Amino acid sequence: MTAAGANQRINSARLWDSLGEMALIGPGVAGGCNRQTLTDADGAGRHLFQRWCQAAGMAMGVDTMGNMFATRPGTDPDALPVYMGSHLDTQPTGGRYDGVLGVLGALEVVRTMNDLGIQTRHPIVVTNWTNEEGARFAPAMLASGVFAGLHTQDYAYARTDMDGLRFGDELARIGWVGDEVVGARKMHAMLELHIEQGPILEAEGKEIGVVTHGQGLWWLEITLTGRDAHTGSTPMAMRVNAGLGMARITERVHQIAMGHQPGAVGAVGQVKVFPNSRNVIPGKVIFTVDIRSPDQTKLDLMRGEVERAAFAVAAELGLGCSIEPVGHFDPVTFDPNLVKIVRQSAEKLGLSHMDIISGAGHDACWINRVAPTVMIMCPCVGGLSHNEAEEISPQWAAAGTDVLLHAVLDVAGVVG
Ligand code: HGY
Ligand code: MN
Ligand code: MN
Repeated sequence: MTAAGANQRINSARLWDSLGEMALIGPGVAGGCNRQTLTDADGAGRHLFQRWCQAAGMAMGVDTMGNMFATRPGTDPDALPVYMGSHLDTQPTGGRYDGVLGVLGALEVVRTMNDLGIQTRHPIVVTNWTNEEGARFAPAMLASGVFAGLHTQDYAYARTDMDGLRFGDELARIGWVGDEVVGARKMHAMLELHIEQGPILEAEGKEIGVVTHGQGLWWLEITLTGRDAHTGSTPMAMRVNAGLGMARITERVHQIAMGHQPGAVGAVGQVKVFPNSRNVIPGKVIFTVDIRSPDQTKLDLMRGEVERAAFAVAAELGLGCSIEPVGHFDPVTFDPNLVKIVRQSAEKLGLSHMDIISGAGHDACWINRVAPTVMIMCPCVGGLSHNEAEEISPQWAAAGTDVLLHAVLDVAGVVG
């Protein structure tokens, strides 16, 4: 078998059908998905993915964080495997393609290799990483973070959701605690296909994003404590209003990010208000600040400015204030050799492409710590993601998966 010829392409219709079938598991209310990690829907999606992998002749391994690894043997059993994959869990109002394209695109690569009778020297592994989103259990990329040694498993198992349920208990409840030691697997390389989740590729008219870097992030959980009181009978001067403090800090986060343009973002996405009653001044709020930049210096400056602003606002309003970092990773530089292979694969396929920095965090950002890693991106309509209206075209999905096919074959070595 010669190296994959430029004319070899994945089966676009089969990929699109698989994406559509997976989207029916944990459906949203507006055409997207709500398949949050460690829910019954996540469990059902895992079972479907496992069935598909076994039907493609792969053996499934699962580690104690529920990370799933489907292996296609290579001709050299001593060669470290080439991994590809992403995540099947979604946001509560997530799209059909965030993460899922990377997992099912990797499966489609193996299905295509089977169709074409391609053998590779290195084994190939298709991966589903548990809890990439961090929506239900913070931080994001939790299980790939344990795999890469950034978190202990005890820390991960003890993380709780909004209802106080523990990650470890929920993983056991859905029956996906595997027997493999997390992080014991060694990788020759890891490639992750993902939608861009931003507007650049579509605006530039490019089919492929060659991801050279990923921006870093901080998630800062801020707790403000004031005093519950009647919204009607309490004079304004007597109020100790935690909700007002959160509003002022939210505005400051926006100003701080705008003050570090270009290349900085900031927002508050998750808020818990207590007692959350229409006619009670909030005596407590817990909210998470999400700040990001590809520039390490800017990222660290913004963290300091946000923390100082939070304590200053709290002092103005007589509030108690505590800040806990609940998510962090530094800006990431992906493997230059793999970046070159991705770029060459796009060129071989005649696909328009450009280098790009990932605005979102991905499992690849952690795996990059333990193995040569790279990402491939496809555009998404209007740059919209983390929204049920997230949309890509079948052509974009196929183009990204074709690049994944050719890059993986280049890295894994076609035999014969
Ligand atoms: O937060 C992120 O960037 C990713 O979607 N988990
Ligand atoms: Mn994702
Ligand atoms: Mn996401």
